[in-house]
Amino acid sequence: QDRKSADEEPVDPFALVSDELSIIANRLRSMVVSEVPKLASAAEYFFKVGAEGKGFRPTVLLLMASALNMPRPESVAAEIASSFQKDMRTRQQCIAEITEMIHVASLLHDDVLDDADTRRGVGSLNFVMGNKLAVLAGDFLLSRACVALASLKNTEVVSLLATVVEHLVTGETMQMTAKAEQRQSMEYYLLKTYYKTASLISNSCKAIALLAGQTTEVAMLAYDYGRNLGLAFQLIDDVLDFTGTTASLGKGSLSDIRHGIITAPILFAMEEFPELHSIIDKGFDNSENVDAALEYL
Ligand code: GRG
Repeated sequence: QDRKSADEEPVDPFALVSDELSIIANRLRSMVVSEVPKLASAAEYFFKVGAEGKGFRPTVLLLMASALNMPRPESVAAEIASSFQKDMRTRQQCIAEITEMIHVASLLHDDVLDDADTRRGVGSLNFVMGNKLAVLAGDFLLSRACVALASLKNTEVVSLLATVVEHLVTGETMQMTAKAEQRQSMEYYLLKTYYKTASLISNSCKAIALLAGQTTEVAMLAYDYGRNLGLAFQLIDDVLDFTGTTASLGKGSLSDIRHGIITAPILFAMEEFPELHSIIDKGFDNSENVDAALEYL
């Protein structure tokens, strides 16, 4: 892709991979079928047209693949080189699918834990089908992700993405226990955010590099890129929770503060306004306290 000059329209990264995104969306729908009708409709819920989300992670991964797939040396016959690259791309698409299944599984469980009623502009699965099916559908997606991962026959990649699931659980637990442990620091926030959001993006970027046959050094650069992008993504997501609307977010705003979750905007405000500490300590079980804290943001 030629570099655009500053006065030209910015490139839409989603549009660059839109064809591949629809291939992945179709494949995902076929990967989550179940013989049990209730489970089938729960598992496919967030892969249906209109409930698919932004596709941020698959887009990042497909662009990472485009950047890292090197042409084969000239000595390799053209048709071999092209089939090799096609195979490499298919395996990388598989990483995008696995990542999206793990992501959706985490959203399903997250909405149960938070008792959320809206997600991606529609009713959350726990709201529509109940907590039990939402938990089971999340487990089902994780199992399908494991099977797809095993089919890649690359133990390093299996280990990377299996560890991500542990990281998601670790980040969520850190978030849940932050207040009780009095760990309301920026350092704690960034570690939690790495586990909760950035680990999936960084490790899947690394997996894409490994499948492209890149060196450990390049794979680590892909990891660092994904880590920084993931942290930035969550920081923006946390700001949007204060500034967005239900229409723009696809879910209710102010959900973090109402759940007593201390994110970066509050941590910055606490540094500037020490009086905010005593409001935070009282908890956000009543809306008066939420309103009092919001005065400082
Ligand atoms: C079962 C894998 C698993 C995990 C359980 C609940 C939990 C542990 C982890 C929660 C992780 C979580 C939901 C992190 C938030 C990540 C985040 C920023 C989600 C929103 O991402 P978007 O905006 O969503 O890309 P869409 O809907 O567009 O895909």
